[in-house]
Amino acid sequence: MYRTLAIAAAALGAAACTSMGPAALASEPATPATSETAAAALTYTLPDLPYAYDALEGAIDAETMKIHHGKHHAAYVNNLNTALAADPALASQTLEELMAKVSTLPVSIRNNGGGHYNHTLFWTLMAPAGQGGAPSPELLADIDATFGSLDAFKAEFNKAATGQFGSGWAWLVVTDQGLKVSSTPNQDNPLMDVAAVKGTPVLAVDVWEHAYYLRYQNRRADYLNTWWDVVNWNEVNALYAAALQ
Ligand code: MN3
Repeated sequence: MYRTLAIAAAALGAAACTSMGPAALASEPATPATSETAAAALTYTLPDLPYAYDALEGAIDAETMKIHHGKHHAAYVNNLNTALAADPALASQTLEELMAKVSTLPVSIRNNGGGHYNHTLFWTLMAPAGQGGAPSPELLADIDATFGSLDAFKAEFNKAATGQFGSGWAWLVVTDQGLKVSSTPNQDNPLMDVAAVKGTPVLAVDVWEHAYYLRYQNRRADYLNTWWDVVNWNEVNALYAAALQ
C-alpha cells in the first residue's frame, strides 16, 4: 500500500499539523490580509524555496527560478485561495482529499490545487549540484528490479517527460503495483482520480516551458539531461521510504 501524504504540511502553507488540513491552514498567512474576506478564509501560502534562486544555476538559471517560484507558483496559490474562498465546503478539506475527487470539482481547483501541490513538491526534489546525494540502497534495488538499471530508469523518465505533449509533468510513482513512471498534462498529478497512474509521487519534473524556456528554448531534452545534476535524491529517498510504510 502507498501513503498519499507526500509533502510536509508546513511546506504547503500549513503549520503544526500532520496533514494539509484546514485547521492548520487557518494560521496566519505569510503576509497581512489584503482583502476583507482573507482574514476569515482558509488560505495557502507560497513556501520559500529551500535554496537561493541561483543555487541550481548549472541546470536552471536564477531568472527562471525567480519567475517560476515568485510568479507562476504564487499565481497558483492565489488562484487556489480564490477558488476555495468561493466554496467554503471545499476549503475545509485537505488538498489530498480534493485531489482524490478532483474530477467532481471546479477546474480551478484541479489546475491551481495541482499547481500548488506539484510545485511545492518540485522545489524540494532539487538541490545544488553535488548536494543531492544518491539513491538509497533500497530505492536503487527497486529501480534496478523494475527498470533494469538507474540509467534505464532515467531514460524511461526522460522519455515520459519529453513525450508529454504540451505542458505537464513526469513522475516516478509508488503504486500498489510497484514503481511506475508516468506523465500528466497541465497540473494534474498521481494523487488525482483522473490520473492514469495513481499513487504517491516520489520524483517529479516540471516540463512546462516556463520551467526551462529562458535557457533552453525548445530544447526540453537538454533541460532534462542537465536537470538530473540537481535532483535531490535525499528527499526522493525519504519520500520513497515513507510511501512504503
Ligand atoms: Mn511550473
